[in-house]
Amino acid sequence: MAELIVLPANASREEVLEVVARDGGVIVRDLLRQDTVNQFKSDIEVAARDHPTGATTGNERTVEFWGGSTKRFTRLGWRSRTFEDILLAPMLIGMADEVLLPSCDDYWLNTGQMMIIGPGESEQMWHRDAGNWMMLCTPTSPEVTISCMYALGDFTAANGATRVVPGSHLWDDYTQAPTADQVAIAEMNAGDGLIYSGRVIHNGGANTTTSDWRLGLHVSFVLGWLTPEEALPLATPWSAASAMSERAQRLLGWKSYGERSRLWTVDYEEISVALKDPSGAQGDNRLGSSA
Ligand SMILES: O=C(O)CCC(=O)C(=O)O
Ligand SMILES: [Fe+2]
Repeated sequence: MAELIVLPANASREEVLEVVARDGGVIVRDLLRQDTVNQFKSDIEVAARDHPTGATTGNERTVEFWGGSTKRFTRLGWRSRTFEDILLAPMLIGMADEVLLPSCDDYWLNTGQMMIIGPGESEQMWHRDAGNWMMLCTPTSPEVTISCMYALGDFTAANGATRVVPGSHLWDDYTQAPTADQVAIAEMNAGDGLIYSGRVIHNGGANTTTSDWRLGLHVSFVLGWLTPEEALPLATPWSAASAMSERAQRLLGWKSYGERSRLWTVDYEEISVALKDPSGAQGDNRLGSSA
């Protein structure tokens, strides 16, 4: 069995970067404050209780990847005001600055996603998160995404703690499957986070308990010129995003992209300039409309 390095809450960004560069992932203690965890948990409590397990659409691979006994939902900035604090938590943002900015003008949220693994769930398929962007998941690809799995409750080997294959981001054969002795289990306490490269092999573990739901909050960022997993401004409408900082609005797709290139525009303009009222009054902005 392999091991992940565990760093204290006051570890520097440089230390975390160094371990992620070498191992592909690291556990950092207390990345979220307990009051943030508690508030966020209470905001999503009803969704966490009532949301169905498993996928309702998608092909066979998606259904298997999702997990039949796993609840997944997003729209976290709409469901909880506290999500903004989590979105802007400095360690993951700092890592994204270092790892992603060399390849883009800006990055955005890939997804903020609850991943709640229920009793009886089997082990998820091994994968690299960068696999979402196909040809950008090769041994020589730049880093396109960086993720953190925050534990909102205890992550144990029995309840489905994330499993990671340290060093697999550096393998020169990305078709290779890991062996049991190469796997590390990210056991964590509420507030801890597993920060990991988009190129490291990992999965959600099996939940062999009878009643312990594993409460995971995945937050990841992706290069701003790639399509994120979550349809960001649809998931967090302006009614929720308008109360947030500009930085959060940008990460949630409410600002246009780019310095060297110009993407994600309206009338080829900055979104917030073209849509004077982005709350859904696009009709008023139509050329020739009487408004
Ligand atoms: O649930 C987990 O621990 C990992 C899930 C995961 O890696 C994913 O869905 O991309
Ligand atoms: Fe993953």
